[in-house]
Amino acid sequence: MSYKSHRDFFEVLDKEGELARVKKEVNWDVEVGAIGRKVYESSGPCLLFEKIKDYPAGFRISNGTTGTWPRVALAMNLPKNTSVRDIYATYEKRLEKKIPPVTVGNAKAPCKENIMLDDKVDLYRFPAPMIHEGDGGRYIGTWDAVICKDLETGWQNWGMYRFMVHTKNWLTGWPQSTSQFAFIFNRSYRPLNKPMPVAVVLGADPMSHIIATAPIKPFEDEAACVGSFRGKPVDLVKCETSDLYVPAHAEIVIEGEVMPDRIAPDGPFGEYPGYRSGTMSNGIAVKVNAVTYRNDPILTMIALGTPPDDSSIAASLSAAVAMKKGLLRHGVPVTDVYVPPEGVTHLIIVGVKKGGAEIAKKVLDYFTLRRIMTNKHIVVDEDVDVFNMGEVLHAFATRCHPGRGIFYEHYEGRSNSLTPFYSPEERSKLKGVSVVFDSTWPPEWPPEIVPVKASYKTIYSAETQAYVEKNWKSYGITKK
Ligand SMILES: Cc1cc2nc3c(=O)[nH]c(=O)nc-3n(C[C@H](O)[C@H](O)[C@H](O)COP(=O)(O)O)c2cc1C
Ligand SMILES: [Mn+2]
Repeated sequence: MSYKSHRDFFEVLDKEGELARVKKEVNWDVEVGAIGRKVYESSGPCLLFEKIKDYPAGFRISNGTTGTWPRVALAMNLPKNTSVRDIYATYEKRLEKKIPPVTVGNAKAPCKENIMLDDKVDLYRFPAPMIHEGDGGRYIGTWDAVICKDLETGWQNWGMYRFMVHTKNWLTGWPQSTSQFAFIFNRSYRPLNKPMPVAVVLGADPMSHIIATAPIKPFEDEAACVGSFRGKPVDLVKCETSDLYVPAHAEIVIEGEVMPDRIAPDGPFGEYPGYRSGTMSNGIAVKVNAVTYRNDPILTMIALGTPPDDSSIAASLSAAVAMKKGLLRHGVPVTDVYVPPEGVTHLIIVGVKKGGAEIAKKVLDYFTLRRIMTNKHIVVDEDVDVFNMGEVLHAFATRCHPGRGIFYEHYEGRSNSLTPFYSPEERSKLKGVSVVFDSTWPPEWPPEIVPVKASYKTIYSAETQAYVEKNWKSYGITKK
């Protein structure tokens, strides 16, 4: 079943038994976050909070739109029981194709049903949640798509970065220096000391947000990627106060400018690795000039934390497919890459056609070249299903030589400051270390010394298997 927008998708989720509408009044101050977290931790449904304390009827909050694999499958218009392997394969295929967006006028853009301009702007009119106890403030942008524009080329980048309400018309946020947001700001606006127009989009169709988490290359159009998932162009509409273009069906669009000469306090926050790490620090300061929104707007929240949730699931998909392509370009004979959501992009499983020390070193080299978000990498042979963590753990335990099969690399200035195990000193210098666990058989071993895997498919001859299959029914065992 197909859908047009974030709220249409809820109809799909409803039909599939994947949505709970919470009609009881709930508090934006910690209660919605606590409920959202509890539901993630029991693999529960997407939530739509329909009545928020202190807010008029109609101002709603959602949590967990695509926080499970079945809901990601539905967002991709696949059957809800599609395997993770097939979700990855479909994602990879659709990302290859691009369908450019079309622009529509305000009359055809539901996100313009209400327009709040200039001194009328009041972010407190929206039920931004205090998600975790101990957060530095009310995070309005947790499941967003943030758009900004490169001046020289006109390219508009989409990325997902968190945003917190600072005052009624200022936001603060924390796009990392390695983000394309920072890349555009530093190349187009900072040299001219000019404010950078930005749009923080909440409640676009679900694929828009998943694509915003993806490391799509500079100068590529994310809107055209989303079009490919929808099978038709995305409708974009021009902002009221800038020439940025935003998804016309979005629930809420916050239009602002990043000030080159100001900072504002951001964090702490319960972060994607599953911890509250860090303290309040200097974030960017965004002056908000307009907010446009649909009638009865739905604010998209994710009660981020320990996996799985929308963050670890989306990152699993979008990061793995990018890594697979990167490793292939780097000369690694990759079959598949899996980013288990439980490993919050710190742990990566790489399947290869041929393994060994040289390949393991190439894998380590690729993962330490540029911006380093990962740190542990397990390389396995082709006979291991990378999507099956039982098989991966078996290979890791039985094929990785603790003396010869572990490769490290230390670096400084480019590690991930949110990685929980780094000390405050390592974080401040962005010092880090990455490791590859070579869990493949050495390719130099002659076949006769490679232990034979004692599984049904590998230790019995084709003849024995055929005999057993032929007689299967007669054994009276019901499970296939
Ligand atoms: C839930 C969630 C929140 C994120 N928040 C941030 C953030 O605050 N700052 C940041 O630099 N990256 C953040 N990321 C990672 C970026 O979304 C990711 O690196 C993406 O590729 C950014 O787009 P870009 O490649 O256009 O910079 C977040 C990812 C997720 C899934
Ligand atoms: Mn991007």
